[in-house]
Amino acid sequence: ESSRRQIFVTRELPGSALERLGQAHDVSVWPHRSPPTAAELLENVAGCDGLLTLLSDGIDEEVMQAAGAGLKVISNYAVGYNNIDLEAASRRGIRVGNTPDVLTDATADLAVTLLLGAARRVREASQEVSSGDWQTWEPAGLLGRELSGRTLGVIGMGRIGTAMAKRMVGGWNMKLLYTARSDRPKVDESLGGRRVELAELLRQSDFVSIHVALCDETRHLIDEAALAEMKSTAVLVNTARGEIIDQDALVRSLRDGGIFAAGLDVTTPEPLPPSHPLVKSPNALILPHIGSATDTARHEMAEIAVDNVLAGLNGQDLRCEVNLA
Ligand code: 8YV
Repeated sequence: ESSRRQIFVTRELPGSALERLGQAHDVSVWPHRSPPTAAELLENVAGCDGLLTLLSDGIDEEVMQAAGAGLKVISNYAVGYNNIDLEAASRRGIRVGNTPDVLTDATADLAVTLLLGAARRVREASQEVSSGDWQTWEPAGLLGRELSGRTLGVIGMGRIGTAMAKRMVGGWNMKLLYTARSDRPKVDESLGGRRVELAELLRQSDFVSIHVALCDETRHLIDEAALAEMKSTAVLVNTARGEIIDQDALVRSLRDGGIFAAGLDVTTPEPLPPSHPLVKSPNALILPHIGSATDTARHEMAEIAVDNVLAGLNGQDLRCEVNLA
């Protein structure tokens, strides 16, 4: 009897991790650049013992059902797992894995990039060069926001929020305010930050960076009322999940001078169509969800994701497990 199990991988991954998986098991990799549709997913998971998924794959109970009773592990190629019905997986005894830590620095670096880029109007400035509107040097042209000594508000002082705060406090001597879950173990006190309620953070901060996971409590956390609390000179950065911001309210705030600018690596939906009003907003600097897109982060994510599948098939705790361990 063969110990080889059936694994469906929803996209090709960088590096050689999938070869390692293929040595031990029968691996089928979705061959296309765009994700499988819901129907294609249901079709391809049938009979699988393990799934290696991406954020764009909605893994609900129907998918688990379609895989069948053999399904032991769902390994998500991401630190976030809001695409997976965790409760259903746990109920069915299916282990769910993620890929934390190895993408913390890459994502914090991108949050800094967005903060600086939005504060200094890099999108408009670059556009001026490429469109031929660069006519002369203007003493009062393209004035942005100064960073040094100002106040950073970190919403969600977890791994990535802390890494972002370190960069801004250390590099730009910023004062730090933050929110954190009540069950969060002690935060890094060397940063000299102050834990506050969200409303105070929004009122006091010159820069606000979002680092919470998406769940029912955080969906539209930054809504019309929250945006109205912010300084008109403030810059909002989001490298977490698009749904945390009420995007229609953000479009209005950016248009009406409610806030100065936004730097977004995540949107609703993704991809965001070029005709979307947010894309048309000159003070929105938008990137196509590349927070973890460094060579090292994406390679190490693949290694963890494969380790998670291998452990789950053996009935062991995963290297990074989010539910049953
Ligand atoms: C992933 C992310 O690249 O890890 C996450 O939660 O959002 C990104 O790092 C993306 O989810 C691809 O699955």
